[in-house]
Amino acid sequence: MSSLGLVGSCLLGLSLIWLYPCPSGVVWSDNFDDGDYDGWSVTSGMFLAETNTLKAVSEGSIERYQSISEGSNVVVHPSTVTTGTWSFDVYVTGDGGGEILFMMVPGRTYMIDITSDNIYLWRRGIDEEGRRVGGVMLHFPYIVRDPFSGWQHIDITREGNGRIRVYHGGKWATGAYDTLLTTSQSFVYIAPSSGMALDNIVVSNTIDVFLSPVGRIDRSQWRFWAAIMIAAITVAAIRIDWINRTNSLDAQNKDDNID
Ligand SMILES: [Ca+2]
Ligand SMILES: [Ca+2]
Repeated sequence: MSSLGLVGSCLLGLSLIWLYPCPSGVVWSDNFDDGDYDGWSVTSGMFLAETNTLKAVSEGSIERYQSISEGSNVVVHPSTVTTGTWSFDVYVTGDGGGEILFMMVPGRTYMIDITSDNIYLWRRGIDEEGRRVGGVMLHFPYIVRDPFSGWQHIDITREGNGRIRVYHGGKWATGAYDTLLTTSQSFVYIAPSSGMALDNIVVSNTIDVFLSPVGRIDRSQWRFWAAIMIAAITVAAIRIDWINRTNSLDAQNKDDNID
């Protein structure tokens, strides 16, 4: 085998190794497909997982968003991840999709607030009774042209430098830099009214979703397209190698005929 052919074969092998999915650093996840929400603590209202989603069933409070400990359906999962990826599906009703406090310590949280046509990214304070005490909207809200309802896919990434990115349905929605919170104890879902739900939660300590000119690319897609490109280069290299060898054989045959 010529050197070009050898390089081509190596590249093909490398691309296959690369394509093999590298495990993302999943720290915890839940899809409720076993019909329960073991590991979660309901601190207010009521949830059911019988439909294989984490569904809020209490009517909730008119005083929407007054407190994270009372009035709404509130459920908490331990979560210490501060840099990485939070991916989940959220069910949006006419009242919106609720709030997801993806990083929380007593007194402070990073959260998104999903209405039926906006997604807000906040850093908020929470007092000892669980009431909100002010907050800073970290970026202009993401406003969609057509209000949305039903299941919506959300990805949030936070890098070590404090860069937060929020993606909705695979498209970049909003983002900010903030470094005030450096630790987390909990992931909290607040559903102010019944019918809202959460599902397919995957929390990892690696950045699994990347911003690209075409929007969100997840780790596996990025690897897939890189592997395709390497495979294409490999095929081109082998083809050039074959043409070169054919040409040199032709030249040799010509020389032989002349002799
Ligand atoms: Ca499910
Ligand atoms: Ca379960």
